[in-house]
Amino acid sequence: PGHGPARASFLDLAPREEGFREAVLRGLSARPRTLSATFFYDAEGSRLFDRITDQPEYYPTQTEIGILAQSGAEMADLLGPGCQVIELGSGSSVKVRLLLDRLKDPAGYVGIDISRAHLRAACDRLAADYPGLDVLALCADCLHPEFLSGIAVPPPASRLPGRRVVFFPGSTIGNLDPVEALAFLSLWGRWLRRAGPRAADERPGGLLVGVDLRKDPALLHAAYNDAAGVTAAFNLNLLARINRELGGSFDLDAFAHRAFYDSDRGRVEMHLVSRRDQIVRAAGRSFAFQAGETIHTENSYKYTLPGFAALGARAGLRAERTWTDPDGLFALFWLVA
Ligand code: AVI
Repeated sequence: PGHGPARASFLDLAPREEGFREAVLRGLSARPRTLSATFFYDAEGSRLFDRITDQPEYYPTQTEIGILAQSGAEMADLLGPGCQVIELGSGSSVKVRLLLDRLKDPAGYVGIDISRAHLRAACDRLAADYPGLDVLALCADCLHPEFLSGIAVPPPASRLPGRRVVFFPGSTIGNLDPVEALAFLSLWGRWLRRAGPRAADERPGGLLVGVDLRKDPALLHAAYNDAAGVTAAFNLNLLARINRELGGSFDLDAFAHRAFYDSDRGRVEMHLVSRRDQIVRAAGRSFAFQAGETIHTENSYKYTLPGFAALGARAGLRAERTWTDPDGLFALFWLVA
């Protein structure tokens, strides 16, 4: 009595707001025109992404949940008691519950996400549902180079005890190109080694990473071109966001969603294609588009099992265990620092 429901602590390390304006000016002026996929995730984009994960064609989410449901107990056994779970790009924090439910006495949870309101609501729900768990919501772009260079990494770790498990589900690592992915894994590997173990009996931390695997291109094509058009709306929301936040004049009907699998590069590319010659204003500037010209908005890399293990090894991380679904669509890697 007298106490409200459990709440997550909150720490705001989000990049400066003008980052979006600068990136849009730079990205729309470049050839080919490019915008970073991290800008998809404003409040509306996060909502649309959650709807993508419900589409029957978008297999990664349900497949990864299936692997966690099937093998979560084995994962929890391997990770051991008293873990501190740090989730990168935590979004709605749904999947981590499958892990938290099975871990023995988890010490703490740090959710890191760029989408502030979405993050806080999800972490508050988690704190309410797991009363013994110390929950911290950290608003930051965990894929941003500034975050990667380490400034924002230490606070949550020094705050909590226990073996560190960096949980990075959803194949978000696939949204980095292989060079960035290597830098990203190397940085977390160094951080895990620097941060622990602090007690003689504490085992080294690691990363539990969700990785989307190479497969029949038709399945990949369908996953990024769902029949209900939610992925198209998600992609086009980037232009709506520019209109909302940077006084843009994009006509959403004058651009089309395009997503295709490039088997040579092992990646799905998403673009926004200008349907006609047009001039658009954004962030105080004018941009001329020719019919058919595109803005490249996302890459989503797909790996083979040995390919991703090799990437981990180059980053100084050992793939101790891998779990996949029966159809080999998706994998979870436990990479030890
Ligand atoms: C978040 N990320 C792993 C998703 C992906 O599949 O690359 C984002 C997404 N883009 C289109 N659909 C989903």
